Formats: sequence, C-alpha cells, structure tokens
Amino acid sequence: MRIIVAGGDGFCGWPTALYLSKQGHDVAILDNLSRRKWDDELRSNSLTPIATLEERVAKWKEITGKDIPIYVGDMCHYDYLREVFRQVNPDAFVHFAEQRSAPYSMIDRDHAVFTQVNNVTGTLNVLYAIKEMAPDCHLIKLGTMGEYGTPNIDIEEGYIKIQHKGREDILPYPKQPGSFYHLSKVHDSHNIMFTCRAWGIRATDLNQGVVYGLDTDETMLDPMLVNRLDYDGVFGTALNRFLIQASIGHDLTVYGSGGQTRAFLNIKDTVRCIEIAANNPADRGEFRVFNQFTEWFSVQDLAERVKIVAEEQDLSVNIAHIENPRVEKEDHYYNAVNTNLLDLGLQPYLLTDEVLRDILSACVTNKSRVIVDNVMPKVSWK
Ligand code: NAD
Ligand code: USQ
Repeated sequence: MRIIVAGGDGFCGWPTALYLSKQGHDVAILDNLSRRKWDDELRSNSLTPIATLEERVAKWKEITGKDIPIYVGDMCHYDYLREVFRQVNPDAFVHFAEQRSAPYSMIDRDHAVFTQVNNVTGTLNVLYAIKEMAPDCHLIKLGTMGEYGTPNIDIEEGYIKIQHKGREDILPYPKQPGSFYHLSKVHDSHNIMFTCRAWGIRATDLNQGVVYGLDTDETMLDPMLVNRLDYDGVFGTALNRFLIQASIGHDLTVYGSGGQTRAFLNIKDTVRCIEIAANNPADRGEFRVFNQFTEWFSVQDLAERVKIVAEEQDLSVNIAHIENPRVEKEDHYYNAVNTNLLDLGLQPYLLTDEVLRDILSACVTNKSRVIVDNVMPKVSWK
C-alpha cells in the first residue's frame, strides 16, 4: 500500500512509519515539526537525543535500502496537503498529526484555541483531500480513550445500543472528555462520522489509550533511529513519567489519590494496531471505531509497580501524592471493551516487570538529559 503517516516525526508516528516501511509498504511522512518547536517553547526536550527527521530517514535508507520521502508542511494548509495527496496518491492516510497534550491545551486561551484549530482544521482538511483527490483512501485516525471519560457503565467501542420510550437504536457512545485537547478529538470524531455518511469516506477512529515505552525492533536498529521520550509535566505521560522520575530519584508524581484508571498499551502494540487497521480497511461510508489499548491500570498501581522494579535496581523511590492539577474523578468505575483489534489478530504485548526494567534501563542511560525543573506539573485545569 501507499501510506502517508502524518505526524511521522512524533512519538507514535516515527516507529509506525518504520514498521510499515519494514512490512513492505511505500511510506511517506508528513509532519510540520511543530512538536520540536513546542519543546523549545516549553524549554523542554526529549529524554532521548533524537536525530533530525532528515537524518532519521537517511539512516533508515542506509540500513534497509527503503526510501521514506518526507513532506515537511502543515496539515492545516489545504493547498499543501492537496499537493502531497497528488504526489503520493495514498491508499491509506494514518493521521497522528495533532497537538496531543491535555496540559498544553489547558495552559491558557491561546493554547486551547491553537489546539482545537490545529486538530480540527487538519482533520477537516484531510477529509476534503480524500473526497477530492483519493476517494478510496482509508483514513486511519488516532482518537483517544479519553473521548469517553469515566462513565459509571462499561465503555463500548464507539457505539451503544439504547432503548428509549419503547424504541431502540445503536447510537454513538456518549462522550465526556476531560480537557480542550480531548474535546478536539471528539470534534474530529463527529466530523469524520458525518463525512463517512455524507461522502462515503472510509474511516477507522482508533481510540487509543495512554502509550508507554520507547523502543520498537526498528527504532533499536541504530542510535540515529531512537524514538522520542517525553517526561515533562506537559507532554510526559503517566507510566513513562514514573519510570523517568524513578531513574533520577524524583518522587513519583501521583496526582491526588491515584485512583484514576486509564487504558494503556505499549508503543510496540501501537505500530501493530495501525498495520491491522490498514490491512483491514473500513468499507466505503463506514465509520469504524476501535478501542486501541491492551490493559488498564490505576495510576497508583503503576507507581507501585515502578517502585518495586526500581528498588530491585537499588534506586530509592518515594510515591508522592501531589495536589491534582486536573479536574477528574479519582475514584470511579472503569471497564472498557477492546475486542475489535483482538478479533483482527492483535496479540498484546503486556506490561511485565521485564518490560518495566527495559524502559527503566533506557531512562537511566539518558538521565543526565533530564531538566529537573520541568518534571513537576505546572498547568492547572482551574
Ligand atoms: P507527538 O506530539 O509526539 O507527535 C505528533 C506529531 O504531529 C508531531 O511530530 C508534530 O510535529 C506533528 N503535527 C502536529 N500538528 C501538525 C500539523 N498541523 N501538521 C503537520 N504535523 C503536525 O504525539 P504522539 O504521542 O505521537 O501522538 C500521536 C497521535 O496519537 C496524536 O493524535 C495523539 O492524540 C494520539 N494519541 C497519543 C497517545 C500517547 O500516549 N502518546 C495516546 C492516545 C492517542
Ligand atoms: N497522572 C498522574 N501523574 C502524572 C501524570 C499523569 O497521576 O505525573 C494521571 C493524570 O491525572 C491522569 C492519568 O494519569 O489521570 C493520565 O494522564 P497522562 O498525562 O498520562 O495522559 P492524558 O493526559 O490522558 O493524555 C495522554 C496523551 C494523549 C492521549 C491520552 C490517552 O498525552 O495524547 O490521548 O493519553 S487517554 O488517557 O486514554 O485519553
């Protein structure tokens, strides 16, 4: 297949581009490198020393002989996006290219507006580009489990059967997102669903849980291919943050009581889920939703698991319960369905102590790069 990986310079997109290229697909990366600029804005960095996008793809070509053309540009510029579609004529468009941090979207009005304009406009543009330039192209869009929030009933995969006043229908599952970022994903989902119905677009919305880990087989082939790893209070995510905190002797920053339960998956499974979606395209006009995660944990459970593994390595670890900067439930029911990807063949790579040890070891190797002042959360929801 000819596949565009939009956001292919990012944490999920880079290993996915390499994995799809290795499987024999013709992969092109589209990215405006904004994630690197947000690091500059926040005076932050990736824990791992990442090469430039040009260096990365040149090294991949040197090692594998496979070419990954790169298009450095903004999905919000429609003429540019159309030109990329004209040149690549994609069979599938994997869309990672959004501002993906909840805290970044909650910094202030400007960051909230930027996040929603960037994310909603980019997605609308790709829907128009598919309609105009490649009507058979399968949109594989990264959504988030956070679209659903934490309802007091089971979370289904996108749709729920409702009985109301003696009648019955299958309707979109109710959404209760917890930040302006998570709201942008809900807006995207609605726009995609509408265009599937109106224009016959084929789309898969992958409601992904929190991704942890760093390496895939492909990123480990050479130091120049290393993936980014975020640890700061804005872009770092729960488990990766705890492992990095353990590596530098920082208290583990559990927000509030730590009863918040979220769905998780390893980056090694992210790349396989994308391949499964690509190999099994949605039908024309179908808006398909897969919940993309393998397990769920409370943040307190994760902190305790990190503490045990880190203490085996003689690292001293304290779990701190700091004031929760977010507005979210800390004690709630959580039971989410994830059978669609499993039914299509996903074999989960679950979180074992060995997996924790491997990620921790990468954190220890790079710990001198941590800017300690960036570790504590500074963005409040209130
Ligand atoms: P990331 O920030 O590392 O990568 C996103 C990439 O998109 C960056 O390289 C950025 O430069 C690019 N980008 C952003 N806006 C763009 C635009 N307008 N035009 C072109 N490029 C643009 O994020 P990630 O962690 O790799 O996440 C990728 C996707 O997966 C996001 O949509 C995110 O919402 C979703 N997701 C991520 C996680 C996670 O835990 N990381 C979990 C669930 C869902
Ligand atoms: N949390 C802590 N301590 C920390 C960091 C986070 O207790 O140091 C808690 C948060 O309060 C929250 C949970 O851990 O309850 C998850 O927070 P997170 O920062 O790991 O993840 P989140 O903000 O939800 O966002 C991340 C990605 C986003 C993706 C989402 C998937 O940044 O792109 O959409 O995970 S999901 O959570 O399923 O919506």
